[in-house]
Amino acid sequence: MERTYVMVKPDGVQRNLIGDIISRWEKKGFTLIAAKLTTLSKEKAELHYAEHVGQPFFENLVRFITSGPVFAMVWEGADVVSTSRLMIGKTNPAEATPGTVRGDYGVKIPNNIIHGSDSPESANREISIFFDESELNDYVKSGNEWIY
Ligand code: FUP
Repeated sequence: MERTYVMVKPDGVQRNLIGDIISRWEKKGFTLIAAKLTTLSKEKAELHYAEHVGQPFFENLVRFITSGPVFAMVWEGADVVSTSRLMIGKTNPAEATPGTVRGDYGVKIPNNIIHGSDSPESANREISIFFDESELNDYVKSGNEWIY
């Protein structure tokens, strides 16, 4: 079963959206494998956003993502990487469709509430940045027989 890394950013935490976001993924039918509230060091933030090093927005992005606690999660399910991206919406909340997290709650980039891995490879990389193997809960959720 596929896994993805989803993170409520500092703006989402401050705006009390953790519960709403967990609820969306739960109701969709995905399984929560790991979760924690944590504040990113500059080093961890730079590692997470390594693909954006050199971009004009990089410094701002690192400042933003380290400005308060984030809520880090691992979710599991069929096609969970691509489906989570659909549930999250476009990067710029001004362009994100209503019904998506960013479309419903975001106004201005980089305050776009939430992050989700863009491929299974990125998911593996990001999960290993934020979680030890021992923190990943391997289980089958009862009720899955109504989903699959
Ligand atoms: P996404 O995959 O939708 O989270 O978007 P990206 O990986 O392209 O960008 C990561 C983060 O960089 C965004 F969430 C916000 C920030 N960003 C900017 O601030 N300005 C930009 O022009 C692009 C991205």
